[in-house]
Amino acid sequence: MFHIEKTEYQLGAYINGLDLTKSVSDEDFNNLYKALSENEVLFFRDQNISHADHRRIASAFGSMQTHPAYPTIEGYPEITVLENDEDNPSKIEEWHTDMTFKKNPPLGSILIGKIIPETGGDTLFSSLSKAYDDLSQDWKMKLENMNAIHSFEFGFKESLAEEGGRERLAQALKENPPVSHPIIKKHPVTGRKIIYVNKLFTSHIEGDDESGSILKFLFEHIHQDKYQCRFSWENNSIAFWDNRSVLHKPVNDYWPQLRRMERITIES
Ligand SMILES: O=C(O)CCC(=O)C(=O)O
Ligand SMILES: [Fe+2]
Repeated sequence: MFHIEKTEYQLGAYINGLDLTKSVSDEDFNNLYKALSENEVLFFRDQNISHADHRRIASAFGSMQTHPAYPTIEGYPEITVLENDEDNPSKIEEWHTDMTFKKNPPLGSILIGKIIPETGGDTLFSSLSKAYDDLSQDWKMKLENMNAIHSFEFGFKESLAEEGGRERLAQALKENPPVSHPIIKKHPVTGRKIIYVNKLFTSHIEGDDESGSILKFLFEHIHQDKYQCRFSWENNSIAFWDNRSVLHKPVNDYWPQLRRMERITIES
């Protein structure tokens, strides 16, 4: 049994009293999945887990993905390493939902803070269900049957523009042609509706004759402070977000300090 402590924000909860280095009972897994769906992002402190623990926990929620563009840990191809320092500043600048360039984007990600800078480097999360709830009835009706295009090429344009970038990412580009997703989706567990676009991967709306103004409105709407929650990392903190209902982005104010995170992404 563990205790769920809601944050002061509109989303997010701390999970207290659960040691993830030990095996977790089926009941606790079921309750965690429920808590994740309801709170949209879960936070844990002081979880000194091994790579094998990380894999064990993630695999209880579904099969694990490998990322087409990020480095991984030897022997653990599903653990993505996000490491930034003076020579390698973070390139993740935009609000996003992970890998929406896939037909079936991930259920969620379990991210652990391994080396946390002394100052800065928080992660922001934003609730796409609260953003939906606030839309006017007119907007809800207008968006209901619209689709948007999500693209790997669009999201990774900076990496592709680097020297040798196209060659390095050739396989990923080939395997990930642009896909279409409804703009309004229903969360499979809670049934809540969400606005499913993100500035990183959503290139345009299908058949939009308003030349981008709908998408511009939606980005301004979903990026408002009132839908956000801010997490300050410590070493061995974990954030587990529901990729079906939140946006997230790191705050890149820690540069040039070192920050190292490890992530497993779970398929839906
Ligand atoms: O480094 C972070 O805080 C989040 C990075 C990110 O976007 C991710 O892990 O999917
Ligand atoms: Fe991400």
